[in-house]
Amino acid sequence: EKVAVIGLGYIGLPTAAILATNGLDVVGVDIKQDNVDAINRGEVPFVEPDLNIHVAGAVSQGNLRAATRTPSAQAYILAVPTPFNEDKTADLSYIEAAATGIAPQLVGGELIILESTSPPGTTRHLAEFLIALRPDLSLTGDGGKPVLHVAHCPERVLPGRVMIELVTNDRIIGGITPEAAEMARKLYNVFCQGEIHLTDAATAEMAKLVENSYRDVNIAFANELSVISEKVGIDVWELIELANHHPRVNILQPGPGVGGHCIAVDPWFIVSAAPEESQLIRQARMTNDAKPGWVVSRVRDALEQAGTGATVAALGLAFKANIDDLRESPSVGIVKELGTALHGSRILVAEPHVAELPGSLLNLRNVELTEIELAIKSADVVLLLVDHDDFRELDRSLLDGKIVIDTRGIWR
Ligand code: SAJ
Repeated sequence: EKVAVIGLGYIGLPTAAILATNGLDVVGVDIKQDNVDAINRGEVPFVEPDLNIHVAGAVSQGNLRAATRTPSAQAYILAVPTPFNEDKTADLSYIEAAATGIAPQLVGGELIILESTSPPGTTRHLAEFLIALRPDLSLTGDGGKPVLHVAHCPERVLPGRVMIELVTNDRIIGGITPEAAEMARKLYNVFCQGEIHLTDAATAEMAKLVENSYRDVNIAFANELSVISEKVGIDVWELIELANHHPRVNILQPGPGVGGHCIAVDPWFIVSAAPEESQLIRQARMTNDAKPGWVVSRVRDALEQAGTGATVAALGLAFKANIDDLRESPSVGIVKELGTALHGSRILVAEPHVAELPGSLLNLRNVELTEIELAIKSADVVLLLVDHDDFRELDRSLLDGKIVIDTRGIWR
C-alpha cells in the first residue's frame, strides 16, 4: 500500500518514517525543497530524539522518499500547519493547498486523513473542498460515484517524546463516514500500540482541542492563584501542595505564562466556533496571556527597590523545561519587554539550551546572553523563568543577597 504524507514537519515526518519502517511504501511531500533533499539523504531537518534513526533506516531501505509534488497513493495523511489569524480564526489555507495537490491524483476509493489540529467542521470542509474539485467523486457513493473516504486523526504527541508517544498513545479517529474511520484505524494499527477509538469527525476535532483547553484552563487557575497569593501574602507553591493533598484536588503549577504552539492556540479554535458560549475557555486564555505582563511588573517593583542601573539575571528562554524550543515562549516576551522598557538596566540572559539569542532580542542593546553563574553574580535581581534542571541544581548560595523572583517555584 502506498501512503503520501503531506507536510514533513514535527508530526508529518515522524508519521511518514514510522509507517515506512513498518513496511509501507511512503512518499513524504513538502513545499520546502531543502527539507525534501535532506530527507532523501536520510537526514532530519530539526531536532527530535530517535527520529533520525527512523528516517535514515527507512530511506536506505527504499520505503521512504520525499518529493515536492503529490504522487498518487491509496492513502493521504495531511499534517500541515493550521495557524490562527489576527482575529483568532483558523487559517485553513495550508489544508486547502494540500487538498488542491491531492485532488488531480484521485480515482476513488482513497483514504484521506487530516492530522492537523483543526476547529470543528474542518474535516467536513476538507471533504467538501475535495468533492468541489472532483465532482465525479462522492463522500457516500450516492449516484454510483466512486467514494472518497475522509477522516480526522488528531496528533497528540509531546515534542521530545514523539517517537515513543506515536506508538504508545491512544488515538481518536473521527470519520466523515463510519467506513472512513474504520479504514483509518487499519492504517494506524500498522504502528499504533495504544487503543484506537472511533467517532465522528467533529467529535474527534473537539476532543483534541478540549484536551489542550483542559490543560490551559487548569494552568490559568494556578496562575490566578499565584497572583492572588502574592496579594494576600502567602506562598502559592505551599498553598497548592497542601490543597493537592485532598483526594479530589489536583492543581497544576503556575508559571510565567503558557507557551508552545498548541495549548496557547487550540482553545481559540473552540472560542471562534462558539464565541458566546466559550466564556471560561476565553477567560483562561486571557488569564494566561496576562501572566507575562504581571511578571514584568514584579521585576519593575524589584528594580525600584534595587535602585537605578540595577542588573537583572533572566534565567531561561525556552517555553518549558529542558528543551531548546523558544517559539511562542512567554520568557522571550518577558525579556523583550524588560529590555525595551528598562533602558537604564542590563538584562543578562542565561539559557543553557541555546547558543545565541533569538531574533526578537538581538537588537536590544541592554540584553545579552551569558553563562548562568556569571549572570547571577553580576545581578541585583534574579528572575527565574524556566524550570530547567540546570537551574534546579544550582548552588543556592549564589542567590544570597539577591532579590529573587522565582516564577516556577523551584527554589523555595
Ligand atoms: N505549564 C505551566 N504549568 C503546568 C504545566 C505546563 O505553566 O503545570 C506551561 C509550560 O511551561 C508550557 C505550556 O504550559 O509553557 C505548555 O506545556 P505542556 O507541557 O503542558 O504542553 P505542550 O505544549 O508541550 O504539549 C501539549 C500536550 N497536550 C496535553 O498535555 C494535553 C501534548 O500531548 C500535545 O500533543 C501537544 O500539546 C499538541 O501538539 O497539541
